[in-house]
Amino acid sequence: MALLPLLHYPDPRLRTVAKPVSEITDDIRQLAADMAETMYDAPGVGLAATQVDRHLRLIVVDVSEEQTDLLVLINPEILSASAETKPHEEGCLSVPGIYDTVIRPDHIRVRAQNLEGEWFEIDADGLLSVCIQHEIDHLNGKVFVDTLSRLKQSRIQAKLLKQKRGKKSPEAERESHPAAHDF
Ligand code: K1U
Ligand code: ZN
Repeated sequence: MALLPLLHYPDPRLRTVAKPVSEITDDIRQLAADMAETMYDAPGVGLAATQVDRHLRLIVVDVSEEQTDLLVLINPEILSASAETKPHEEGCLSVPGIYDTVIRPDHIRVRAQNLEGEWFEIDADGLLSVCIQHEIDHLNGKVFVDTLSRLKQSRIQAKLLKQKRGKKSPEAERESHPAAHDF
């Protein structure tokens, strides 16, 4: 198994619409196992293949405290969503350190294939519902911050840029911003 590098917002590859998984091969089984390891390591409660630059309709989710209830959803589809909506605080491993409220349907019914290729259906509410909707959004090229105001989005981009710069060595920082260090 392996930890996979994550794409970070505003990387344009996060906008790719993922293609259906046509056959469950060893590569798909390996990808699901590596995604689960990456999600647990982060730590997170979900991960979409899009976030590891694999543009296939595959997500992993585990909202249990003990990390014992892994769900692998291949070609997931929302069959129905409740009219009742609820606000929920969301985070994203591709938008590190940013949390904000998103309003979504409270209850959903989802259909997906498992790693054996069998179709199954689940009813989800609470964090599981929020997480599955968030991950399916990733497969459709959407990121949770897209629902926030333009002002919030530009503040988030500025904060992430600052975080990224802070992680660079002083030499790399001088190379990318020579003027700021010339005086
Ligand atoms: O898709 C992702 O980036 C994963 C994301 C899923 C998610 C979380 C909360 C609401 C909606 C979607 C995360 O897992 S962010 C990290 C997080 O929320 C968390 C981490 C450890 C324990 C509990 C939650
Ligand atoms: Zn996310």
